[in-house]
Amino acid sequence: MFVDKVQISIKAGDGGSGCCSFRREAFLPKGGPDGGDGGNGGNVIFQAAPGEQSLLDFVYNGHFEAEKGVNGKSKDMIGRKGRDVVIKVPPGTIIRNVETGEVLADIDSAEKSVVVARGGRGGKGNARFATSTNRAPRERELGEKVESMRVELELKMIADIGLVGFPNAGKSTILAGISNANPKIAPYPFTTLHPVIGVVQYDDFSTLLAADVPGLIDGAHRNVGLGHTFLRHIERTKMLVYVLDAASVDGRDPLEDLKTLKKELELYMEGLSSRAGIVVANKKDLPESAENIRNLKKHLPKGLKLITVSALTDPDLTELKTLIRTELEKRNIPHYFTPRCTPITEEDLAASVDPDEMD
Ligand SMILES: Nc1nc2c(ncn2[C@@H]2O[C@H](COP(=O)(O)OP(=O)(O)OP(=O)(O)O)[C@@H](O)[C@H]2O)c(=O)[nH]1
Ligand SMILES: [Mg+2]
Repeated sequence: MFVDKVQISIKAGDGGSGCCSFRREAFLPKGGPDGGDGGNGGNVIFQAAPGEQSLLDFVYNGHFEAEKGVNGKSKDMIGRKGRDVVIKVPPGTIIRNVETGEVLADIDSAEKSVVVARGGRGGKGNARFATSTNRAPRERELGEKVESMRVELELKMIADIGLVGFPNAGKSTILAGISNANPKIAPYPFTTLHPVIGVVQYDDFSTLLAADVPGLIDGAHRNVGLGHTFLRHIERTKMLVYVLDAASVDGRDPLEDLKTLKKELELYMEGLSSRAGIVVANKKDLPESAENIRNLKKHLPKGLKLITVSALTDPDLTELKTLIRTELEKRNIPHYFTPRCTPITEEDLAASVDPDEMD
């Protein structure tokens, strides 16, 4: 089961209370106040868990509470701070207050962590209230109480490119070809029921993330097919890859498909259809594709780049991989290309020492 929206409740820890106490020692009848402060309550922290792609766990475990601060003690002993609770969520999770709708945090990168609810302040012990006129104060503060809060987690996946297309066009076959992902591929529509992210790796060790989403059809905005709410997972992509069935295997015209896809994207979110894009005319191994590809070339909407491929007979899709990267770089689109390690250069090799020759 895939879950991309869920409600949970969180509560930061209450502050520990300050202590009221007086020093008692032999031969010291009137020791001063020595009640220590209470510790602060623990925070509720949301942290990105790279590689995680679903909020499913939260369906079964929907309540998180940080520890209360420890009360202060006599002999000026300060209470310990309550332990934080760290909630690990997939990168791309947005946290909203259910009551007010306010966005509390957006875990929009794989390294991010945010304190969403702060623990209550610890109360002061009576030692803090001593003054020159009142040397034996009985006053002390209670720890600050913190309300629990209902929050909604919404996952909008983080990926550099998003594959969009009609069902059966070959999106998942393409994702499997260009990335490490292993999505289900089958000759019937709506094989893909939830988004899948794959890591595309280049020879220089750079990587980017690609998202495959379910098929989109005419009327998706009216909930036809699987609807269009899954498009939230391509909202944050910087470039769209329109995958078309150039051979009209299902009897549709690929140029019309492209227009419909753009229309449905726009109905989901204004401006989405004018995002940078590559049009992949897939299934060029089938002879029926030739005429359609000619037509696509003639009427291709402005700003889009066309590439013809066969994900079936050329599963490596090297040309497409390169085009994706050059198009992102050409447009100066910041992307997540993150060299995991720097390739070794000739200079590095020359400067390195052979371990066998070391003393
Ligand atoms: N002949 C041919 N068949 C292809 C090609 N690419 C994909 N297919 C076939 O098309 C069918 C659908 O492929 P998928 O990758 O599952 O298509 P999809 O777009 O992910 O489909 P949904 O998940 O249902 O939206 C499968 O039977 C694939 O083997 C291609 O280049 N040529
Ligand atoms: Mg699919």
